[in-house]
Amino acid sequence: MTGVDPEALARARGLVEGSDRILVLTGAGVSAESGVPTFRGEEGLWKRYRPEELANPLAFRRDPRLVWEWYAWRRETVRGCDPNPGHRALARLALEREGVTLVTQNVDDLHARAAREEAGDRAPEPAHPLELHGSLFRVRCTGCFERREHSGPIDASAVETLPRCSSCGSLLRPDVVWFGESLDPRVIEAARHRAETADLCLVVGTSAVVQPAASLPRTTAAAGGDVLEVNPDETPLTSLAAAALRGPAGRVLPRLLDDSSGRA
Ligand code: BV8
Ligand code: ZN
Repeated sequence: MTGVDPEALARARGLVEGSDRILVLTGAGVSAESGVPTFRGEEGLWKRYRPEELANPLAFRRDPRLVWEWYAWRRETVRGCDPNPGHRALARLALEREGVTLVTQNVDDLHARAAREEAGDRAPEPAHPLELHGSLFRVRCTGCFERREHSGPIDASAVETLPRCSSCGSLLRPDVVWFGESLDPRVIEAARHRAETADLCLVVGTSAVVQPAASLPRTTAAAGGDVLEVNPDETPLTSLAAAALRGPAGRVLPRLLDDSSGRA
């Protein structure tokens, strides 16, 4: 496979095989090969719309229609995408090995879809990834805070057509974590605990700039674990990594995980 140093791949495989507890942290890059735009890439999401305009609570208060228009477009985009071999390799790792926790910054549902597809009718139900920043396909009421799955179409053509709560009539919002909003304490605490006790943190497809997610691999390293990075580009975590595989997740992860998850 071009681009990935065979030495680094061998070292990385050794790390995966030698670890009992693996924390996987993914970002937008793991979904890039599925066709979901990343945030800071060439055709990045933020290019079309800037975060200060849309992914924050003030923007929603000021112009809920525009914010819903952006999320409706992202929901449609993701609906037209499928999990790629990178999502699937991670799903197989979590199915076949004890001690694997998948934590994602992504709000698409591709990890969950890959897990369901890879599990097939095998029981038990595959563990749902920890979604640090919520989900495009869940909504939350701005009045009574009721949360529910919502994958139907959103009509963002006018404020009057935006989705409203069937219980109290207030405006519904995407159930995602916006800048300046706190993460669900249960989710971030669970992720931090896994980071503290992991032998290995496998970091895939993140620019590692958004906090507190970007601190998780540092927590693993500080507790004596190893960090392994899969990303075509360098990131602030590269200097921390015991090995860095410079390639696309959809190509690298099957090579890294399928060959080594054969471990009994
Ligand atoms: C918080 C959900 C406490 C919404 C997202 C100043 C003011 C206010 C806050 C802050 C501040 N300074 C710092 C903060 C904290 C702030 C923050 O971290 N800001 C950064 C920008 C400095 N964080 C917060 O606000 C968090 N909350 O701190 O609460 C608090 C409370 C009150 C007041 C203050 C603090 C909440 C952060 C969550 C924001 N929500 N998403 C939505 O999606 O619409 S963040 C969003 O961006 C994503 O979820 C993700 O986390 C992040 C994007 O990062 P990546 O996933 O890494 O994607 P990116 O495009 O950047 O990188 C892609 C990577 O993939 C690249 O490295 C590329 O090389 C690689 N790649 C490309 N192709 C491939 C690939 N890799 C592999 N394979 C490929 N094929
Ligand atoms: Zn309500």
